[in-house]
Amino acid sequence: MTNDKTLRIGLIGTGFMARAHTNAYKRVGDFFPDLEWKPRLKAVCARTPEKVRAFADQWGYESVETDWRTLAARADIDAVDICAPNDTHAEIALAAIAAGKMVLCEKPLARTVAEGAPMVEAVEEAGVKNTVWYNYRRVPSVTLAKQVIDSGKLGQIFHYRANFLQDWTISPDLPQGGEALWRLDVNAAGSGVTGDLLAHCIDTAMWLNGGIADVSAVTETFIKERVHQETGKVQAVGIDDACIFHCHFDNGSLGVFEATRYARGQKAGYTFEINGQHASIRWDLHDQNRLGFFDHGDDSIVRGWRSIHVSDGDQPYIDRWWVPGLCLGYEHTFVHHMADFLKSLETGEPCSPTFREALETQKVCEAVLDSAASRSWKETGVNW
Ligand code: SOE
Repeated sequence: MTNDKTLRIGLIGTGFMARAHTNAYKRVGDFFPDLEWKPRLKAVCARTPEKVRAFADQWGYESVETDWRTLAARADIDAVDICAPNDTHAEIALAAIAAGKMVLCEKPLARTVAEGAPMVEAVEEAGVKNTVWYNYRRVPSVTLAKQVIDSGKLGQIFHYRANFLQDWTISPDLPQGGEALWRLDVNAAGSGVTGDLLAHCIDTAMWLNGGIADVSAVTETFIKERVHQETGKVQAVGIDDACIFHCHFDNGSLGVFEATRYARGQKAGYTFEINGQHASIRWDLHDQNRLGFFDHGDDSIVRGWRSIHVSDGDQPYIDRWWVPGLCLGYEHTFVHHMADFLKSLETGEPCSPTFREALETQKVCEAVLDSAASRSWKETGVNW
């Protein structure tokens, strides 16, 4: 580690998450100039030499690698950022931790709890900084929802419901596996919508409303066979295309969650609603600069759902950007996460969600899949 507070990043992957993270590294110092630590784009790694070179040239990485082992071992890298498919997370993270690097891992932590648990053990034993990029917590309107809930305005919470709906896998001609389509290959992804989409909903839900105690789920795989891009053969599809589950939270509230890639017209339809004794909150990713709020305590002649445009300087993260009324987008969530990560280097506090917290989300995902397979309720074993 250099002592000038430069965080030398080694990024693995060149897909869309690699772009989202790199954009965050590039922007964070401009918009959070008071942070002591500054990221430096030291190296990017991917298997195909031309591709990784093109990515490095476009985004400004100083060097390239084609083997992640070399990258993880490099003395001039402080933090390894894993933006590769889920089946690589554990192996890369363990090697990076063994080399004393900080690790930032794209969600989900791993494919299974068994794969994720040693990652948690390793980061904690090595005492290296770690975080998992569950970015939606850092949409300012979602962070505001957390502040509103923590202030007690909702009172006792009764219900939490969330959806994450997409439609991009409806065609049976879509292959599975390989570049861009590894999310359809169970070996690479670990699961389908449960690990890819519900994991986001679960992370947000437990952050806002506490641990999920038990679950009862159904899953469906609508298209049972697809050509595999790598083998060229028609192979069974092992992922869940859709998943619905309900649950009990530790605080006594009930939850209901749905995710699918078969909701025609839905692209990233992530929504949630929380109903409390005094007030309710609702949120929609497609309208992410707004937070819905209903307060039963309002005078009855004006009582109703408010649509709070989260763009004022005293709302989370907003003072770093433009002037009141102007909007933020998807990319800002990653900049916020990076700002919090850099801040955590100053304060010595963990940067949430840590590997440990992400493992709790993994436990819920696994209980959901087990419940669907066994058609029975499952305890999650979550310790939130
Ligand atoms: C899947 O389409 C996907 O890209 C997820 O992998 C991301 O985590 C989610 O934010 C958007 O959808």
